[in-house]
Amino acid sequence: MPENPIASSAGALRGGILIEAAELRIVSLPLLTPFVISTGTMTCKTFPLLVLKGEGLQGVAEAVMDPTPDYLEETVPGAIAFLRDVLLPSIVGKRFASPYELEPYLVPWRGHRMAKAVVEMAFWDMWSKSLGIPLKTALGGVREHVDVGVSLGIATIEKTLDRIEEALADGYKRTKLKIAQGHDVRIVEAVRNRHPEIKLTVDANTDYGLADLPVLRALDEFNLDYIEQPLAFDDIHDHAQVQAALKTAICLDESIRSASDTRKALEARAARVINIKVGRVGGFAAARAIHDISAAFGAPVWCGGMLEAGIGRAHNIHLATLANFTKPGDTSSASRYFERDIINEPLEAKNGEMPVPENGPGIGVTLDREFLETVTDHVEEFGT
Ligand code: OSB
Ligand code: MG
Repeated sequence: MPENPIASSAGALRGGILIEAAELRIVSLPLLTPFVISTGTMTCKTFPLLVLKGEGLQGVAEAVMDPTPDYLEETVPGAIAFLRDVLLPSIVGKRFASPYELEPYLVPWRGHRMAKAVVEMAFWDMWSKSLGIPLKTALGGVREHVDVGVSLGIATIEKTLDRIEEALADGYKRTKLKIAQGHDVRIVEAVRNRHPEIKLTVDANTDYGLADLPVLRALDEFNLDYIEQPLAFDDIHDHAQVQAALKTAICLDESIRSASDTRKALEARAARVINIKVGRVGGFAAARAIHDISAAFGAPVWCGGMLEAGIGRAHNIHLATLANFTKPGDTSSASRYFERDIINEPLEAKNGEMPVPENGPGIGVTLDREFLETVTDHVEEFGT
């Protein structure tokens, strides 16, 4: 690494990195196992992939919205239209000296945080490459590897117990069970009876309401590390009532879209743990602000996932190197999800630790272009 990477960066010397072109794809990767959560079943991971190009550099990111608005409001078709018609034309052909300079082009638009995130994250990759440093370093991360656990979709008790045996044999540091109405207390009880000591959490993906307090109180008896997003995606207020009624920490996922949401949730005592997904909150600037605000409130954070392929997983791993990511994240081995990934580097955890990818600066992984072509449904070019 040069002594002063910023001063030596060609982009910085000319007043910023010129985004000369962009390539926007829709990629579909079959999942090895259907992933069942309270809002639906996913058998295939379909996502926008963005490549920003300029100054001989490429910055890459995945967007995390689903084809339909079941996790949050954004959708793949909506994001493609917004990126094509609005965001990408506004930044291609311009210079940006840092990711923060993108803000004026992103802030005016309401919502669409997942679509904004893919642009911002791709530029963070490009910028850290221009500086010759890992994304982790650009973000201020402090870890060589990140602790990870598994997120297990809804399945029978037998199947779930088998999957837990496998995950524990692989050394994963936390087990998260997806729950839903009618698939909650019995399965948690069975798992707890078999494994009295493991770090166990549940994720309801918004399936409950205040009327379900008796079920949540029953779950409160199983020494869970936290109960993730029991109530509605847009409801911080009622989560505070649930948190007050439980010993177990509430963790918010869907409800946290911004630093401001985080401040309000923690002030209201609606949660004691925050799940940060950089792709959900609009990018790294927001993810870091959420991380810092949570730290100020003494609330630990962890890095969630959206079944990302290799590019999105690499971004998540770099983010999770920040100091307040003290709980195991969801970025388990890519081979648990896909037969083949879209990157050249295997992202595999060992003993529950995922190494930070370091094949070059930036996100430290590279696209497998040949395979990518075979799993691309659609591609558009900008600025060429
Ligand atoms: O709530 O964290 C969630 C996957 C899709 C939609 C929502 C969620 C999830 C996961 C998967 O839990 C985590 C992962 O393994 O990437
Ligand atoms: Mg969740």
